[in-house]
Amino acid sequence: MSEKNKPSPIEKIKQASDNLRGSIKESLRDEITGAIREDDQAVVKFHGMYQQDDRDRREERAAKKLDRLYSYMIRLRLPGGFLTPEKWLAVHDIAGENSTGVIKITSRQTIQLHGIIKSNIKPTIKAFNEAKLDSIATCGDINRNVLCSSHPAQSPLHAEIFAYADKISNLLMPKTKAYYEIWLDEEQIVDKKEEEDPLYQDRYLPRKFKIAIAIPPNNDVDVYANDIGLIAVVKDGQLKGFNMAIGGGLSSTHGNTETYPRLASPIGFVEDEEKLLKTIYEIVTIQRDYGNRSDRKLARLKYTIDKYGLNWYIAELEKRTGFALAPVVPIEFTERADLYGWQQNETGQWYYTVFVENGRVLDDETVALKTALLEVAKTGKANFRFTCNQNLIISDVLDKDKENINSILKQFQILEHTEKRSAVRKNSIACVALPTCPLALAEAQRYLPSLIDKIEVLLDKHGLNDNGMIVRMTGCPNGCARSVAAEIGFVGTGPGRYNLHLGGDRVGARLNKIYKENIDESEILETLDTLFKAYSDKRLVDETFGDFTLRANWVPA
Ligand code: SRM
Ligand code: SF4
Repeated sequence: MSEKNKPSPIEKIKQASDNLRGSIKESLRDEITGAIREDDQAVVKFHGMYQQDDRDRREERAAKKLDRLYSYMIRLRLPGGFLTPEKWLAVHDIAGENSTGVIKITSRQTIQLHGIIKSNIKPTIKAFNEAKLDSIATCGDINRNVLCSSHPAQSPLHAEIFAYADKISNLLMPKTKAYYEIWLDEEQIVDKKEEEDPLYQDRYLPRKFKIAIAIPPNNDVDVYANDIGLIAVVKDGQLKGFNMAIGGGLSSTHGNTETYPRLASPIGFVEDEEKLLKTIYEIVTIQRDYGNRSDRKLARLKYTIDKYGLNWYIAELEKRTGFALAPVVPIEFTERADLYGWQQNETGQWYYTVFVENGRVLDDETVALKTALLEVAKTGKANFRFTCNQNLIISDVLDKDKENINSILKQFQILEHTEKRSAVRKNSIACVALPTCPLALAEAQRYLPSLIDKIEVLLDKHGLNDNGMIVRMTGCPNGCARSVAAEIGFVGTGPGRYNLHLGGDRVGARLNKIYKENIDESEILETLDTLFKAYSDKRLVDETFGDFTLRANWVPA
């Protein structure tokens, strides 16, 4: 086998892992280190967790000849991003007992806890399990948390469409019982046939796999950033089916021209559930069989499609499903932002979208958000939904209970916290980055809020303070806060330095391009000052900042 086609080391680890068991049990028993064995670090990802260390403390610990300060991040599987109040209470307690205490809402509509030490992983998973929560397949080379447009008040068919997130998640779950054996002490299965997995076999996918469902007119899930994007087609108040788009993915690597972000390509329309699930399943089997297993940088579905061609992929898909896809139905997205404040749906239930800066639920010097949400959960009168913009919707509140929930939000100044924030801040998101992300080249969630303070001053200066332009920051080009699909994207290149991207549209249907490379804060602000002035002076009526930057030729079309 040529070096080029040699399977990557992760491929061997997966196949030798005995259906994702690896030597995790032994790793957990080793009390000498807070780390787990290297191969197991790859395997535990499939169980929804990452080994990390506190990067702020690396130097200090190295100077004292101490091991890194290892801990684990655990991410929950929440198709469509939904929790009952009882489950929120459980998450609140588990976060307080076993992690840093911060409940982090992710850009994929779920939550994760950081800073869990090795001996606390098992108690954490057990506690989640008691609350009927799990973290299976939220990381690793497998289908991840399935997204669905989050705001029920926006579509009378939300419940019907939302149910598909669960169906798809279940369809693509791995068959292995390793999670239950390792973390929940369930009996070891004797007959391995019980966990034979016709979809994933013993090699799983070449790379992570992501699916989202959007309900127009809102593309809050950034549907085209996914390996499979499903767009609900609703006509005359009825769900007619889904447009399907494949091959989205936003990551690239600085300096590696073979890598690039790509939006998903529309391939057709399916009208019923059976066909939809069959099509999804076979898209995954083709990626399993044809995806690049040698170079992980080129292993996502987008590269498989570009290597073999979209027409080839569709033909192979139709061969495997036994039916042809119908032509794509025209749809329109008009927004991507969250609908803050109170909204009512057609049955009279109420929804309050809370602004959660960069998804971090905690009590700090400005607002006691975590305590407020605890009080809301204790009433038992509201569900919790997460958005892909890292916010939270207090959901499904009956008319008779609204005043009670509102008074809690008022008491803890959550109404003010949400409503008084500027449009730009409310439309900004950042990835985790430092100190836990091992891949971060620059700060993101710890830095963006202070940069937004300064951007707000510039917007004010140019009379643009109502402008809800979409600003996103990531600490590296992996794109976890989808910065390359923003109107203003910051992509970390090194400490305090970012590439500035412009030209993305407001609804997530056009990627941005690099405008300036490797600039620091003063150059960022100087540049934005000039750009905002030009935009303020020369924009057309209703022209968004992203569209203007393109028309002004600041970045190539
Ligand atoms: Fe991500 C890796 C955090 C959404 C593309 N991502 C990571 C890791 C796990 C770093 C690592 O590999 O060790 C980060 C953990 C940081 C930490 O300390 O928590 C991380 N990604 C996140 C989250 C938490 C960002 C956030 O602040 O919300 C998001 C969790 C989503 C979830 O709940 O599942 C998150 N990651 C995304 C997205 C956005 C999306 O999916 O809509 C992307 C871009 C879309 C895409 O997949 O193309 C994204 N993350 C990546 C990549 C690049 C993958 C690739 O195709 O090359 C990596 C690196 C990797 O996989 O090797 C990565
Ligand atoms: Fe880490 Fe980069 Fe993802 Fe940010 S974009 S969380 S820095 S991998």
